[in-house]
Amino acid sequence: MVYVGIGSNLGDRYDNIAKAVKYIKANGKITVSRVSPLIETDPVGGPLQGKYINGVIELTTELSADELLNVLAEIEDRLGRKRSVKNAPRTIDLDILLFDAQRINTKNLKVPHPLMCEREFVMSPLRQLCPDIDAFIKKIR
Ligand code: PH2
Ligand code: MG
Ligand code: MG
Repeated sequence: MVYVGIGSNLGDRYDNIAKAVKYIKANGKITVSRVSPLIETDPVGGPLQGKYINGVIELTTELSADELLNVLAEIEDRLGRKRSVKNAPRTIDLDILLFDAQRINTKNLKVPHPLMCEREFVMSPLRQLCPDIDAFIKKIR
């Protein structure tokens, strides 16, 4: 099972997330199994900015983690994501949180996501999908 964090705090936030989920579902090599409830959260870090809508997508895929990363980056681009400073406001952010039990530490991709456990806006929707996720993360780290 793969978990992807979604966040948006620019433009029509719910629509950005709905479109991102639709584009992920449209990929023939990805099967979305569940989407967590969406929550509104205060921004953590970065410049002064508006509140986020956050959620987590659960999916399975025949893509590698690297290939999935590329697919997600294309969807971010398609939804008008501009890359500026760290933690800048964004129309859409799609982060691989967990990829089965894999541990990945390359320049472009770190899995489990190194900050996920400190971020309530990630853990709260993730725990709604998987109540036992903390124990799982502890085991694979
Ligand atoms: N993403 C960040 C930085 N800060 N804050 C909230 N509430 N939600 C996010 O998705 C978020 C953030 C960097 O990706
Ligand atoms: Mg992020
Ligand atoms: Mg990101």
